[in-house]
Amino acid sequence: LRSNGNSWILPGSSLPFVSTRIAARLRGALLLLGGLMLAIGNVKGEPETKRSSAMERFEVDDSQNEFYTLFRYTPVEGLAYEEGVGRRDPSNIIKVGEFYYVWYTRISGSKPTQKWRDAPETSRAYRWDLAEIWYAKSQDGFVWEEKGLAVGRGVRGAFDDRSVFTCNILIAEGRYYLCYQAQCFPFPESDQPNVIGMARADSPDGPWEKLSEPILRPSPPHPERKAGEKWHDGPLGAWDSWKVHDPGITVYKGKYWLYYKGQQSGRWPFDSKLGVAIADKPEGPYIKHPLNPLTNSGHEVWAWPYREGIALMCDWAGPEKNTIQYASDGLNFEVVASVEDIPPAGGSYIEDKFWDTGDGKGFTWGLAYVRDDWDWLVRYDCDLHREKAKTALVPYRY
Ligand code: AAL
Repeated sequence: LRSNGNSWILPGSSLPFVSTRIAARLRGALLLLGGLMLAIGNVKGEPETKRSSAMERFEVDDSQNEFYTLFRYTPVEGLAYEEGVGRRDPSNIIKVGEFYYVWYTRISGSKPTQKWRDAPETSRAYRWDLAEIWYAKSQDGFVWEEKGLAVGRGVRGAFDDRSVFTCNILIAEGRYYLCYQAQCFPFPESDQPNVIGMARADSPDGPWEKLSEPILRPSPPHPERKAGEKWHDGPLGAWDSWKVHDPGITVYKGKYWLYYKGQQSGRWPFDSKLGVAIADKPEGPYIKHPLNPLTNSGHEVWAWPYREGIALMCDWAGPEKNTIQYASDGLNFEVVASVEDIPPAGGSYIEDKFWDTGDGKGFTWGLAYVRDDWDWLVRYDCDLHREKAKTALVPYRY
């Protein structure tokens, strides 16, 4: 542009384009606008250099996690709602020949009274009281046929004469082992400690022969606990001095790893944590690991071989509820994913649970229970299998 003193003139033209005074004002305005935009840009740019606490600890979106799954529920035939019969706490599922097998807690006849103290001999205090362990078979996992009793209550005076329930299956050395929770008479209050019993058979259809002694008991309570005191009262005992529940045995590193839930006497509201007891033989003796408890959370026990270690799911209890955790040594667990809507007391079909391959794969389906006036079983499907998962997108981060 040329200037004639008063105006700027476009090249190749003799006509004034804009007065120099207006041009100077425009330039000033543009500079001011530029400055303002820079200032706003800086304010807007701030989050790039400073992050909220939540974003500071953000590592991977759930949907990008190898353990990401949604649980999808489907009704099943044969174990669905039935007036007068309660079914709950299904075992892991196994496949023998062309059939899947599942075992579960079954009650029938009278409804639980919910009268938890001093329940009389014939009155059912709660949903797993005066119960038996039954089993069912299926060819496709959707249509089940209830086959009948597997393990019943013990004779009067036995450790399992009041109730047998919440069981799990193990296949080892060519035989079948059912471990289960048991309660005995007298029955002064529902929350008295349970023990874990075991029965074995040559066929999944039985007959089942019980071991005469429990394979796991609660740790001794605090020595100053008073006789007759409620279990949640009194001085704090060991982490599993009130309850040992939800047994599940995995074959791992050539041994039998019994993962279980423990609850502490003297604590209310109760907490629950998971631990392990290990044996050289399926029947035991099961020795509680000195690192117990292995989690600070979790209620019903989910534990399965995964890669070279063990994965577990902490369901609805504790500060790390609704998480999947992994330990490459089966003992020192880290949170690796968070999940929602975990199937209540679910049992899974884990093909390699007893194979001790050192390269566990996971599972894609199982059965869980629906709490109702009479509990019933439902199927869930999920993507917790490394090779079959539909939603696992990126490699596991350990
Ligand atoms: C379940 C399990 C055990 C408890 C009771 C029946 O959630 O933890 O089985 O004893 O509740």
